[in-house]
Amino acid sequence: MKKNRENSKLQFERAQKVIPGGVNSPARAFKAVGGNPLFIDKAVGSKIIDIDGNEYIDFVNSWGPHLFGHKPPFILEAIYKALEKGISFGAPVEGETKLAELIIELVPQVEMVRMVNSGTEATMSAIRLARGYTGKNKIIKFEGCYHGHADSFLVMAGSGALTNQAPTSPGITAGVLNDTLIARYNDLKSVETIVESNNDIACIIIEPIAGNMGVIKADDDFISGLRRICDENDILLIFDEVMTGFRVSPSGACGLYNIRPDLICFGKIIGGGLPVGAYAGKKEIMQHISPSGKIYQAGTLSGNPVAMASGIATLEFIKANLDLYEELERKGAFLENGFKQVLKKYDLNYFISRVGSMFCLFFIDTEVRNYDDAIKCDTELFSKYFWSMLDEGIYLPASQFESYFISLAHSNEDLENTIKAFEKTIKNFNVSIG
Ligand code: KE4
Repeated sequence: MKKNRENSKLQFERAQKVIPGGVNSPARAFKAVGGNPLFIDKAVGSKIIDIDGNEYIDFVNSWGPHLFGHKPPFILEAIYKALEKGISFGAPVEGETKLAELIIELVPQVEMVRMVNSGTEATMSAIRLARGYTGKNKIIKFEGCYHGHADSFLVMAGSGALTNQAPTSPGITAGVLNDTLIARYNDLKSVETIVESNNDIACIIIEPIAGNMGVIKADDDFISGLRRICDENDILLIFDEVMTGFRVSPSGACGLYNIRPDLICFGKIIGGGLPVGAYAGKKEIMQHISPSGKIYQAGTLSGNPVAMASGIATLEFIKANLDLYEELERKGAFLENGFKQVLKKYDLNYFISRVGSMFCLFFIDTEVRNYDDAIKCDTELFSKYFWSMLDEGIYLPASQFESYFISLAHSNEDLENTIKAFEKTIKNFNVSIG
């Protein structure tokens, strides 16, 4: 049923006068689906409420940070307690060490951690470290993977860059483009071909489970093949786990693949919703970062005490409740099966991809294994689906090239209502496109 979103419309018109595109991040702009983005008033648990008072079941979850849903009491309490002591000091606090120790405890592949303020800062710093450590200049990334908005990554990038039809951004110099080599996801041969003809490669950076061209899981032998290629050619393997870190297992995708990358990038969940990123890895490599080494990286608010308190509360909860991943898997499987039953009932076979609580429905009836597959999806149909679900009270990422995030706060009733909304949407489709 159509909802009144008048105040969001007015606020969007106002915002567009003073902020480019009216948003501070393009992924929020609804550009790919048309119409105006919702302006949010508040959120709690699995629900998000817009400024017109409409309530939705939220599968964006701030693009991944809210593993427990919105405003979990134990995180709020940690933040309030930290705030009583102050907001930011620009000096070391114990919380930075504590969060680094928790990351190291939960992710065995990590020996040392540097905190930053976003996933972009984490990945940008990780490739600088790889270049400084190896003395080599080029990086390999994969079509459709998104590692944030540092120049080196805005080449065939996913997420908002792809959604807004600019996978390779203007403003990137020829020099940077020359140093970013592009391979094909789940295609080891495409990597071998590049490596055979280039001895100046510092690192390969990958989303081991891609969440920025929809959800695509890397094949086991693809990931183990990357590890082998890196070992044989003195190339560092970097896992970008900004999205998957603490999302798909307590030790992220590293834990699922049982592979040890040389560096891992974190974000989202480790801040519990506050701005935290981190890059981490073997001590032998990390100690080359200033001031213990010469490779420079800094940040006024890196390790902010309030953000650290939020991250510590998050990881301490994970550490004490490791069975939460079984619960997330159960919720994810429930939603996936519900969607599959609806598709079967209407004789449709759109491709569903899911890893734990990361979920994506592709509007294509063949398997999606890489960027070329993903961009063949029917984005027109996605837009119709998006708006129909929104009118049914389900808030999804406004792009075919994103992941939905299920949280511990999504109840069975929420998931059942989401499946019902999906059936109503498909039924209307069949009428309109039948
Ligand atoms: P941030 O700089 O946005 O904190 O992190 C960049 C980043 C790095 N690596 C991966 C795998 C990521 O998914 C991201 C950011 N994800 C997008 C959503 N797909 C953030 C949403 C946005 O850009 O507004």
